[in-house]
Amino acid sequence: MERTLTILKPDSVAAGKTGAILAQLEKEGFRFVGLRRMRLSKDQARAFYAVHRERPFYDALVAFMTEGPVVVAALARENAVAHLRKTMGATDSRKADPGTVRQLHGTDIERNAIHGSDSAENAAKEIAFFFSDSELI
Ligand code: FUP
Repeated sequence: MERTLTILKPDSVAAGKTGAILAQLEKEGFRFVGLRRMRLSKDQARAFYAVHRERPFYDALVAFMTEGPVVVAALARENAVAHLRKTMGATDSRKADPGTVRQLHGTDIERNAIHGSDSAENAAKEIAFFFSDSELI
């Protein structure tokens, strides 16, 4: 079983889509090994997206990710990283395939409903960013 990290972003949580998205993930075979609802601080959002700090969209992204509560989850499944990326759809919700979380619940390239780790290496780092070992069960 591989693990990955997802964040249901402030747009989808505010729209009342938490249950629908978590249900879609379970239907896709993901199991929740860690799950928390929280509001990111600016420092947490900046640190989580530090790889993008030189990009023009960084400040807007940090503002968006801190505008309301998120749901963070560590997920387990075979091939979890790649399968979550497929289940999410393309970064730009307007270009995401029908039935993907981003097509169903996102708006555009910024307000795109959900985050998913892009590699197993980053998944391990991102899970450790939010969860201690004792919270992963
Ligand atoms: P993804 O891995 O699909 O989430 O996409 P990226 O790592 O390329 O981007 C991370 C986040 O930055 C996206 F989810 C949304 C945001 N972003 C923008 O707001 N504008 C852009 O032009 C690109 C990304």
